[in-house]
Amino acid sequence: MKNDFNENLSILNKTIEKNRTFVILSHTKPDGDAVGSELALCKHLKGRKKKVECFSDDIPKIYSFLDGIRKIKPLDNLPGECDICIILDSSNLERCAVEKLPNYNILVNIDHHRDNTYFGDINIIDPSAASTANILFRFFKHIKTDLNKSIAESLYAAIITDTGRFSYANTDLETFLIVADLVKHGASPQKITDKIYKNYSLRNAFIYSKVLSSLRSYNEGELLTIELPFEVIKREGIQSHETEGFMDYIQGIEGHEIALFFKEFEKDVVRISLRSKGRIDVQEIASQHNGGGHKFAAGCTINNDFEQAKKIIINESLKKIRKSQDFS
Ligand SMILES: [Mn+2]
Repeated sequence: MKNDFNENLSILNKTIEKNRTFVILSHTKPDGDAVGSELALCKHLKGRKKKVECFSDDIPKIYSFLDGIRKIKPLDNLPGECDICIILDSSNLERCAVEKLPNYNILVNIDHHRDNTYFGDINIIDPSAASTANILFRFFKHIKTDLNKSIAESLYAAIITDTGRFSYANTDLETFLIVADLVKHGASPQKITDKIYKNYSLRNAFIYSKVLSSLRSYNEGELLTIELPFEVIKREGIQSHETEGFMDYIQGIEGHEIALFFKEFEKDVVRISLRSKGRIDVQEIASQHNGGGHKFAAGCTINNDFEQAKKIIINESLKKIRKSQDFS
């Protein structure tokens, strides 16, 4: 596996050498890893005098400090053709949500998702990598290229977000060795943390206060719920990206098993985020409603009255909690 992986890195390098025009894409609703990885690879290719164009779905404002971000173009500007098309951080082509890729000679797939479908002509996949940026870093080391500050910052932004500020289970020794190197090359942990995590609007804090006041506890704190019903969303004009990160605080409350966030952006279309403290598989609940995700972080949508949808998921969660106690 390791040899194949390094061999693939060498193949990628030779492919880059031999070609001239590149298109880089990542998944819809891009996160820090998608944006940071695109930027790092784009800058690397430009340094090799290649013609590179980067494309993305709407990029969250918090990443606007990253060098070169304004050169990333919207998806509807995709060119008709290129030599090499590179897809980053995307387990399948559907997640890129482009109707038609440019005509390419070679499709490259670089990713760390477990469910990657190996859709490329060249596939550089490692599910054990904390982020796609980790894999790009390995590539840069493999070909012994020098990092500059701009590339270091892009990779750092990618890694800090995909590891939840170095706190998720994927945060491993490699990650710390990589970020040490990125800091050596000029990435500032304080600057990047401030830009990404300490940069929300006053409005966002007010929305958060409304969500937090909806906090309810069931079974003496074993199940926690927060919510944003349609009436509140409509009245305040709340956008879906404005509700990200609200679960973090709830998940920090001690003693609970499951936390739920109910959001109704459209009347009677209820989106549910499910989080488990680490004992109960909440993906099983989500998948019963055509949702998905991971064992401890999942999501689903129920087309039903808000209170009805809440009742369904709350009951299923309580059942799961009870069942887990029967066996322990
Ligand atoms: Mn990622």
